[in-house]
Amino acid sequence: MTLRRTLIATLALAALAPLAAQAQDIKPRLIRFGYGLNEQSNQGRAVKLFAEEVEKASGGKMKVRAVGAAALGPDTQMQQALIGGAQEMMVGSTATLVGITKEMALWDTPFLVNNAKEADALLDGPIGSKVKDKLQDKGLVGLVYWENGFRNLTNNKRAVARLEDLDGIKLRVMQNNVFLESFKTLGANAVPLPFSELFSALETKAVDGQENPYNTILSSKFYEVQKYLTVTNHVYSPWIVLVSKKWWDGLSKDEQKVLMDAAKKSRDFERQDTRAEAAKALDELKAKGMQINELTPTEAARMRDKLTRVNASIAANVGMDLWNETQAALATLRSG
Ligand code: TF8
Repeated sequence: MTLRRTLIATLALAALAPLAAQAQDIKPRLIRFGYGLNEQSNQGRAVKLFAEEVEKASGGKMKVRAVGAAALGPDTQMQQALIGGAQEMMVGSTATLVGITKEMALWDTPFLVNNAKEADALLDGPIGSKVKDKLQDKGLVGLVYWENGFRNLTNNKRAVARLEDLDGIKLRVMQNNVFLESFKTLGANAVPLPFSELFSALETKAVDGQENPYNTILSSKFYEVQKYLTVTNHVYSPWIVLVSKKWWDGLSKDEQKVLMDAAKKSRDFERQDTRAEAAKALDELKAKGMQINELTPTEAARMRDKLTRVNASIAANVGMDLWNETQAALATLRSG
């Protein structure tokens, strides 16, 4: 090729590249992004938005291959793939990270926050950053927290109206000691299982019940295999968007910024979408035939009293400094 023709070809290419990507240090990248729920869930919708934002901001150079329904494995398996560098990104529960970073157990504290506003303030503030930054030593980069939501109890045995109704109920919990201890304390027969095995465990009656936010009970069709739902709101669960540190460290500043900006956009979208869906979900679950009951104030207080007995062991696990800092932050939020 002559110099002139090369120049023309180069100019033509540059004209095709969208403005955003010009003069940026961005290489073609393929990002394998795994998640556990299905495409039609709040998790799936937000991953889709993230993928679109990344492609747009990188002028199509960075491509996100989103893989849902735990097709790349349950949370714990994907975390290991990220640490090893075999997979680039995922979103999953903070609860399944406790085995890697003990400070993550802070988010499993029963009744830690009273509402979404408090959750956002804690997670997006200095405490949320501190906990998320602990992942770096373990080979993971936490970008942002999304909302999984307040968890509620479902089962197939009986309507749980009193604490004693939980006696002997085989209840699937996340693979995490706080959840195991919490539900044993309540008298249930707690069984840790990955989320990807939960539907069939409920269907085959290997377990009687589980606990998750309304959104998930709806999107994972648990109403098909669960009769009773008790409004417990016993803990607020976040999700966290993770990147393989091995891979992240090889990215340019511009590439990292594309991912961080898209992560923040997806977070804001996801929280809105999740809250809008949760507001309607209970009625939908009722319409699907679930029998829903609320706890009397007395029973709610009894359950709360029992559950918060695990607080001392959580505090010891995450460290007294972090625990006290969190309580102080919450006190400030509540006085404001
Ligand atoms: C659970 C969590 C799930 C997450 C998800 C698969 O019950 O609430 O939502 O693990 O990322 O396991």
